Amino acid sequence: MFNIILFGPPGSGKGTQSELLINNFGLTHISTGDLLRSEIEEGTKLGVEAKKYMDDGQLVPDEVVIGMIETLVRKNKTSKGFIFDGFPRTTTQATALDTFLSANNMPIDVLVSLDVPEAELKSRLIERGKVSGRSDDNEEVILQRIQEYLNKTKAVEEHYAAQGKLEKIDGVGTIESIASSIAKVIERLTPVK
Ligand code: B4P
Repeated sequence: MFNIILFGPPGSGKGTQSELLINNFGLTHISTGDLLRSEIEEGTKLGVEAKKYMDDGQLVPDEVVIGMIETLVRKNKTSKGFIFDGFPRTTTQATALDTFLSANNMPIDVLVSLDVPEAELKSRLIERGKVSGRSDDNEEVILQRIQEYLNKTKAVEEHYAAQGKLEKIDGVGTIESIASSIAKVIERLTPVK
């Protein structure tokens, strides 16, 4: 089993790169952003609650996302491994994930951090906003999301650096070149093909 966290600020390409990794390595993709958006679409109680935070560019409360992740991992225990995309986003989520995975003897192998300058993040998300229909892809909310990342999420990188599991990747370049850098990290650590 191989477990990877794809990490980075909003718009750094976590979702984009996850799609490529699923195809190349046969890992199970878990995106908390996608999960929350499907809850919103289905109009569930959780979705209605989450939307209030997401539309303001804030993180959804830890207990909500931690519960969602644990349910999904349990359902896919026979998987070759997981790509955690957009999770953990706080050190509380990271500690909960570590505890849960260790109890199931399937620890995180690596956190791959996509490094992208703020100006590039803003322009990517503003561009996506023109076609995505996502209510959080507008300039004011994008700035709030980046601030929330700096205040609450960036520390997750340190959490895994302290465990010797941090790998930084330049997240600027073609989607293919970035995918190739991530693939090299995975192949170096363990051949999962
Ligand atoms: P997410 O859905 O995780 O979204 P994201 O941070 O916007 O995107 P990502 O980095 O995946 O960017 P993408 O590949 O799409 O989160 C949305 C919200 O959900 C959060 O703000 C929060 O409220 C909530 N949430 C989610 N998880 C949570 C958690 N664990 N705890 C609490 N709350 C949580 O790329 C963006 C754009 O860039 C795309 O248009 C793409 O085409 C483009 N792009 C990608 N790579 C590129 C490249 N190399 N060059 C040029 N453009 C590129």
